[in-house]
Amino acid sequence: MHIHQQPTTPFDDQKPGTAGLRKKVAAIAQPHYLENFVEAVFRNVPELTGGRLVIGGDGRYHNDVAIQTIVAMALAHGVQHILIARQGWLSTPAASHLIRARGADGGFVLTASHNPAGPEGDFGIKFNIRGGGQAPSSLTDAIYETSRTLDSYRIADIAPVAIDEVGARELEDGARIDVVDGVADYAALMQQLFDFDAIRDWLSQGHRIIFDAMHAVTGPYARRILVEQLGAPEAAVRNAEPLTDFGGGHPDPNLIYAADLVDEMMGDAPADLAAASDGDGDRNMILGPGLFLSPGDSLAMLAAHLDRLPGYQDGLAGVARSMPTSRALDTVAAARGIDCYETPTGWKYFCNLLDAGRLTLCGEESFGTSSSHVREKDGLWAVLAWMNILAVTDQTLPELARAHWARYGRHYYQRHDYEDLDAEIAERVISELRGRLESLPGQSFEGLEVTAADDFAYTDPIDGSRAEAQGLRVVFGDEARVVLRLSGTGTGAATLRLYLERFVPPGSEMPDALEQLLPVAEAVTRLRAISGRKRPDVVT
Ligand code: VG1
Ligand code: CO
Repeated sequence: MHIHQQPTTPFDDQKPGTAGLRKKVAAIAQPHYLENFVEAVFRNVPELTGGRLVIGGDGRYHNDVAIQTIVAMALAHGVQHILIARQGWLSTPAASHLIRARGADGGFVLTASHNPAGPEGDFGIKFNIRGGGQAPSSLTDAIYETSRTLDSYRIADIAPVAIDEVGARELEDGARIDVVDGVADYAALMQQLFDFDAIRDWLSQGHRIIFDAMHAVTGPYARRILVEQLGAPEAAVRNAEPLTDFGGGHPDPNLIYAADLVDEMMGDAPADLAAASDGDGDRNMILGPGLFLSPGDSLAMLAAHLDRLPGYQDGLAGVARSMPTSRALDTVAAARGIDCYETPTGWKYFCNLLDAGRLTLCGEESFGTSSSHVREKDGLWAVLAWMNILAVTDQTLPELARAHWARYGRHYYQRHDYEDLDAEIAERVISELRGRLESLPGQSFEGLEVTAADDFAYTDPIDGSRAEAQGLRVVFGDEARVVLRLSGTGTGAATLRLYLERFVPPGSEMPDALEQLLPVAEAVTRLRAISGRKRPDVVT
């Protein structure tokens, strides 16, 4: 095998965001662009030399090209064993599991999650470390630094590897490439965690589910698990065929992009549970008849019910949520006497706590939930957890939600996204509010008094690492919160996210809780005044 030291010039924009490096396909496909980034990873993860590497992605356009590039570079860097998912299809949680289960030294996950795909769309690449966790900031910072000074990369001259079928290939120098079924290991893990017999019975009693894979990577997973293993009818899994452009859609499971499913469930409700996942299979949306279960409620209710399921019978070691995520979780944790951690946005901040055994369950407001079984959020896991809970409680999702709110109170919650903002204007909104934070405590807005206001900073309890400037939060005691932060996953102009949370104690209701909070949020943030926008682009 001939190894080539290819001269290159550095790019200055390879800084990973909230979850990896995301760029337009046109940017990624420039000569040397992807190669430079991959080289920067290899230089900062020396254990890959002589080690084992997992490669897969969400199946989007350019996935196949990128996989071949990474294989050639991995061989040039002395990787001894490469595991590639068949057809390149590997959901983000399944990638995390494969790295863990096969003792790999890391993995490349090729995904831009729910961002649109296709030649005009986005591409993404992230690296997960030993143990399956997302690369910590210390590593992504080091990769970025390396990428800024790179003048060459190593790549092997090899013919493209066939990845259509499962199989093994030995290379002359002892290296080995396995094309593996990206679903099998993951499906086996799900069987250990959940009571498949109970779910099968529940389905055979006539209960119905709908799962919308949105033409992204979860289709093959849902077919194998929901249809083949649990006996749901084939039609229960919609849009199950992964397409390189996701069918032109936007596989973001929320009220906007999964509107058809939402409408059905708010109308005749053809199922007891309807769910959708995103491009790379790590997000989930949960719907019951007439009910959209907000991600924060889903997380809190999972915390309340999870120990009834086989994989969690020892109880929960602790729980965590990202800072903007609804505090509904905190109320359950307090009632059960378990620790509840508040971390910055992005799954990587949960990984140390998970590794240390401090967490069993964690989640984010952005439709992400998972447990200690992997080191990523996991869409299908959440769907199976809910099916299992419905099966063992023999209650409907709306019944369970009403009982939950009656016991713990209800956290009304919304996220408002202001997209396509000029970067300078978005920065100005943030910096002006940052400048006013200190003056806010003690002030009242529409009868709500600010009790605390800060720029969220986090010290990791395990390794002491520090993350600053993780979002501005204005707290009105237990009653309400307003949070503002800049998105770190976009590939174009800036997106500001405004998070609104309002708590209503048990026994009362306030359907317009968030409308009431809107003028408060504007008075505090001046977001609309400064940006000139009248309304958000997306409300979830
Ligand atoms: C968003 C979400 C965040 C999530 C991240 C990756 O980040 O808010 O909660 O972890 O996407 O999710 P940001 O910086 O744009 O707000 V995924 O499904 O793209 O891997
Ligand atoms: Co995703």
